[in-house]
Amino acid sequence: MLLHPLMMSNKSDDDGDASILLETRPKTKRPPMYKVLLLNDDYTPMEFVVHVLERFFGMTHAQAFEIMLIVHKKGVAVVGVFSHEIAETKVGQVMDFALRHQHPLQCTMEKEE
Ligand code: TYC
Repeated sequence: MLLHPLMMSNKSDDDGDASILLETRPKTKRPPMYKVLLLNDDYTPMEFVVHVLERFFGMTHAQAFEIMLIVHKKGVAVVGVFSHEIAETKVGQVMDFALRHQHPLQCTMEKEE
C-alpha cells in the first residue's frame, strides 16, 4: 500500500465527522444582560415610586410597594434585568417621567457579571 508522505496513517476515525461538532467551541454567545437599578432619595414620594414600578416594570401594586420599601430601606434595588436596548429604554422612561414630575428619582443600569 502506497501512502502520501503527509498522511500519518491510512486509518479513518470513521465517526462520520461527529468530532468536528464536539471539538469546535461554539462562538455564538448570549448577549450580555443589564440590571436596572432604582436609587433611594429623601424627596420622591413613596406612591410615585410605586406608580413607576407598576407603569414601567409591570409589577402589581403589592410587588411595587414591596420593592419600593426595599429601595427606601437599603438605598438601592434591582428592579429588572433586560437586554441593553430594553434597559436603556426603561432607564430613559423613568428618568423622563421623574423629571417631568420634578422628583429627583434616579434610575441607572449596569452590566450583569
Ligand atoms: N425615601 C423616599 C421617601 O421617604 C421614598 C423613596 C423610595 C424614594 C424609593 C425613592 O427609589 C425610591 N419619601
